[in-house]
Amino acid sequence: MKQKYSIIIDCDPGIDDSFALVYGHLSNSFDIKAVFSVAGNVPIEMTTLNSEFILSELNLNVPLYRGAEGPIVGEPIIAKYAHGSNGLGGYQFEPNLKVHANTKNPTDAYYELLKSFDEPVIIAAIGPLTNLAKLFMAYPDVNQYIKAIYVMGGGIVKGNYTASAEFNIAADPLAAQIVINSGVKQYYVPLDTTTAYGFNRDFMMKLKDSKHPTSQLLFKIIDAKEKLDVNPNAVYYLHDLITLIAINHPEWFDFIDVHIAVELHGVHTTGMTIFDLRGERAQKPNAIYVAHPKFSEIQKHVLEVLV
Ligand SMILES: [Ca+2]
Repeated sequence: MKQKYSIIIDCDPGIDDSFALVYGHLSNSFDIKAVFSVAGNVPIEMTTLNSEFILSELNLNVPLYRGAEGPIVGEPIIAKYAHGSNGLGGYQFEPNLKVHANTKNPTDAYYELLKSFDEPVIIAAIGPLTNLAKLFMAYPDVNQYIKAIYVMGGGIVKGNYTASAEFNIAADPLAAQIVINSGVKQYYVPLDTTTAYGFNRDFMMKLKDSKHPTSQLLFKIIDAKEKLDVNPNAVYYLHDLITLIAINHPEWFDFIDVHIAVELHGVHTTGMTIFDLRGERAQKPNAIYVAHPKFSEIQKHVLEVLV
């Protein structure tokens, strides 16, 4: 059996974050060292509560820290339009919580945790990048404790929060710029990759009858938001899930060295990511673009893990 990936999940649950957390645990491919919440899809109180809930349902008692409540500068933006009133599609759960978030300073906690591990770990950053940016600002020597960062963020041909900006980057563009210039090896999984293919209703219906209660829960969450019977032909993009799969199964993607810049100010473009794909004329790469997902393999694998 291959060695598990030691990982910290930095997230803002979030429907697709929930899929990523459940997949991360059920796949048996990850040693989840800790989870950090961050304000994003919904405010920090909800992303933290939702993290507590999902981890409790998984019986996964790993350290959970309540992270940043908003971007480094400016006011929080949220994405209830995409994730429902509470971030879990509006699915109302009984908060029978076994896992409780630590509210100590998340920047200090991040650093101390990373330092405490035997080897550098991978960070899956599947929400706004505020926690990580604060970490790099406060602790310039932290790079040595991070093996790589996998960011779900950005878009080459389009955004989703605005026409040009993807949500995670739009929520804190300055944080994204700080992280991308940190010098830590980082992989970007943009909308172009996560929306190349969608998961359809048939896929979701299989979760309903899964042997795993947490997969059934994922069905309830997506059904609460999407009303699967009302929209039988719709497809659903699980951005954060695809990001975890890129770590676990790199053979199903192409990896392209690229320079990425973040637009901090613009009339129409704040939070836009600019992937420099000019070939020989491109700027020196600072990231790796995770591209061209092999979706049939991915979908088959996810069903094997979740159902
Ligand atoms: Ca997310």
